[in-house]
Amino acid sequence: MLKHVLTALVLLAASSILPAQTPPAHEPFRWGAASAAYQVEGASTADNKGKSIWDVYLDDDHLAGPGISGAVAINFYDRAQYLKDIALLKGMGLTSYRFSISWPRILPDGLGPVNPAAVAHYRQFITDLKAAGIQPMLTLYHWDMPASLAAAGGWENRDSIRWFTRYAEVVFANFADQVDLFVLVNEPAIERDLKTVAEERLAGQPGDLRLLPDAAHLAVSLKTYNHILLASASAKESFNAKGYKGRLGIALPLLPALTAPNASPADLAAANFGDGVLNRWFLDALYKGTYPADILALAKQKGMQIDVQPGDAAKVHAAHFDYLGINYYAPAFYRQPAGATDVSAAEYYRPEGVDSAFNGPVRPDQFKALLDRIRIDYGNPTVFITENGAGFPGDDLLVHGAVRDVRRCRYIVTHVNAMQQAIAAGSDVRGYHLWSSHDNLEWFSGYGGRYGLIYVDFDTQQRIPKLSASVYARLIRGEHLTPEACGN
Ligand code: GCO
Repeated sequence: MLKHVLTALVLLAASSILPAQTPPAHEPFRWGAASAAYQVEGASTADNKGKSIWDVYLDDDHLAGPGISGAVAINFYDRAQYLKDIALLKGMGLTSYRFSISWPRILPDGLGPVNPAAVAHYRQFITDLKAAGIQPMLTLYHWDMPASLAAAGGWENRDSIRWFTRYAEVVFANFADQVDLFVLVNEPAIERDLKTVAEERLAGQPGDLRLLPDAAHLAVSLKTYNHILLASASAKESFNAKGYKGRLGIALPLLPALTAPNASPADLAAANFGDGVLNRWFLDALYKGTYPADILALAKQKGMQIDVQPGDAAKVHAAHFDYLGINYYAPAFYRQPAGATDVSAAEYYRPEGVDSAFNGPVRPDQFKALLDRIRIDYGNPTVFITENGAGFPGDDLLVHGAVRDVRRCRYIVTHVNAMQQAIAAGSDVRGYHLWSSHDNLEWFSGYGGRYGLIYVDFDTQQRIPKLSASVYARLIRGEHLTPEACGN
């Protein structure tokens, strides 16, 4: 009897130490691309779908401009259309596709009955993807909060932990037999920043993307981040408890914090603050079980209500997510505005006169530095690049039926090379998903900012693979390329 008890205790102890899913030791690298439901699907009312907050933002509030809507997007919900798209992805040699499913399709009012038509649609999509030899990476939440739950406070309401867990349990019950790689949530910080933009535009202000929350929005941002991390941890615990097989992670928009060469001590402090809010807040909770002391101290000093309760960060750490999803586009530059004495006035800015894409300066060196930091400072966790990509003004001109997106092509080559240098140095990166497979609906920027490997004529829905698609296919085949492969 004693022997059995001891054995049970040892097994229990081991299981509480090891992550639920020990990743396969040598799995093939996943070469993929990414998209998100609201940005590609259209069909915003099909199959009894409920409204998301983005349907409200664009179709009711017109926050992306008159007539800009997700009602059609790139028609990706249509099977006849997406089968053609899957064929193009297969033609590039993709082995992985990251897509998101829409919460208000699955649960139209957010929490109520499951919508069987939505489940059937996504199960068919996954079947079709796998039939083409492409593995699914399913994002549960890429910002399409059901409008009903948004009206109840969304992520600012601690009940959102329970709401999301319910949704996640429905997703696992219906898709865990088809999918072994899940992204629980995408980019909490960017979603929160876009909510601030929406609030400001609804109040008649310009509402520009800040990335780093200003002092007025720091408390609500930290509260939101904590609730999203706790909701993800709760979903992971449920997944483990139900014995599902598969790996779960979170896709974080990590931005190396930089300053101008002649930075003052105040500028350096501003960069450290930006790093604390946008990077260390998430990474320290996930891998150290604590929120950064400097950010907590500032919040306390300023009397901020951030709803971080004792043990919250420890719960996030105890979830032992199976991998870290990294969305990398560009570093973030910070400075302290003249006259400001408080570090929470720190400002994110775009340096002039440097090679920049829509999302910031083109710095593949910072991609490597970020992967080195994750390896060295955070215990070298398994990583999937869940997004990396770029858009440039004027890079997507359709000329004689072709698109020579040379700048995007060069961006992809230099960033894949940077990632491979980090892997050679020991980073456990197991997949790369380019943002995005297709030109699509870029949130409040509408259809103006193109990021796709595949050009989309938004009027005709015609698809045209770009120069970058052919060069990405060569990288997938294992060719070691330099940016010169893109021509000029
Ligand atoms: C994000 C989102 C994507 C964007 C992409 C281009 O990172 O903001 O995940 O939905 O479209 O990053 O900005």
